[in-house]
Amino acid sequence: MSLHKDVPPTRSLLRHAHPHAAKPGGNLGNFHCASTRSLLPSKSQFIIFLLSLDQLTVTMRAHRSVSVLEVALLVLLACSQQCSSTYLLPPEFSQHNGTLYAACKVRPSASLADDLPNVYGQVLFKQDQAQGKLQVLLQLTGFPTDESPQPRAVHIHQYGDLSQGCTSTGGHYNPYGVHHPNHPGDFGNFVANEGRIGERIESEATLFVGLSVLGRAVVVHETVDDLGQGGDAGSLLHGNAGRRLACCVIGMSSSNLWDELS
Ligand SMILES: [Cu+2]
Ligand SMILES: [Zn+2]
Repeated sequence: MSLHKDVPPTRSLLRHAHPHAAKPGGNLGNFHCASTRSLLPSKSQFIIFLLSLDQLTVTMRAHRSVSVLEVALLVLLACSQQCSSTYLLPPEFSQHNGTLYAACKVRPSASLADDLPNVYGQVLFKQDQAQGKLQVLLQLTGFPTDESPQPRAVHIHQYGDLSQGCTSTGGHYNPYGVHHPNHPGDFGNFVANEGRIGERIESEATLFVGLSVLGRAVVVHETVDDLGQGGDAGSLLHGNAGRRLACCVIGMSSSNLWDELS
């Protein structure tokens, strides 16, 4: 059944896919191979496309009797691989010349016990290209100004759900099913100086595509992370880092905060 009898099939698909398809700048992703400059593939995507064509050539040599229809289907497959890989990149990728930024505004847990400090701050992220190392900037305040402050663990947790305070962010984000402290968001321990933590680190986490930590949570803990050396099950799950002081949800951002605070 066609709802758009007067519209050619491809246009009908585009209009169904996105209500702003016809507007200038309405970004559909790349359902058909890009004709605008902003949708041109990156160097790596072009290489993927060439590899797809290379596979096609090998297949044709191996099957000399391959039909025209089969060749057409293989060309379509190669094009769709290219188009779908372009589609997976968010618009900020081209807007920021291949760099993605994210921000996470840290606030005390809604279920924070009275004896725990109120921690506030920002955790900022910057990553150049999908293969670049994720840079993480931690700026946190509100820790006790003890003479010998204890280290505090910071991790990325699975869910960006703060409905029950930091409790509802789940366990550590663990896409590979490995033990702590090998999770991509196991940032380690940080010691406050005069009640403040200000550190810049590199992380194995990523802002790009399927395993992106966008929409997940950063959690600041009460105590030190034993880094898997505690000798019990909890150590290999979460490092026995104690209660959750503060947390936030990681969201896509402009470069403004990073440029200001880094
Ligand atoms: Cu944690
Ligand atoms: Zn972990």
